[in-house]
Amino acid sequence: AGVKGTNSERTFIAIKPDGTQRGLVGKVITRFEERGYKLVGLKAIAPSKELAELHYDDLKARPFFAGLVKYISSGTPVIAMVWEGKDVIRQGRAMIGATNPLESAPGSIRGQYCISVGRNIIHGSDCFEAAEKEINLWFGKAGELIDWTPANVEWIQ
Ligand code: RTP
Repeated sequence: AGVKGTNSERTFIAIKPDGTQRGLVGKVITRFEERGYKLVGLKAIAPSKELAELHYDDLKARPFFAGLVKYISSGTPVIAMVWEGKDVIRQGRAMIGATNPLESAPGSIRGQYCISVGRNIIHGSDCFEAAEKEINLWFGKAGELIDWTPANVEWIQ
């Protein structure tokens, strides 16, 4: 997940199947771009059941686990992304809002676009260790993430 606490910190953000179905991909990307974060990886992927289970393996004892895996691996694409920049893990979570959209601040992504915890449109890594695990899981192949320097970097940072 890049280097924690630096401008090269990285987080894993994914638009879930309901976000894709509802046409919210562009709006999510715009928020991260306009905030000043850098997109270093992006793909549409219809996750296998195995990938969904690995992604959520810390939730396997929860009663909603089977339904969650089924929804994530339903065949509708998940838009998987890696975003980079200062404090991006914590800021990404704040931009997304609380897990339950009814507890999310109105200006957050979930607070603006959804009302159901089981259909909360987006995922973001909740800590550095989770970001490392998730980036490796979804973007494990060499060459899928790109180091690049935006021309306007000095204006942002
Ligand atoms: P995420 O991992 O997707 O960013 O969500 P999160 O950290 O905010 O929440 P977490 O506790 O890790 O739960 C993961 C996802 O499971 C679904 N969920 N359903 N039916 C339910 O009661 C329930 N609770 C959680 C949500 O889609 C949540 O984002």
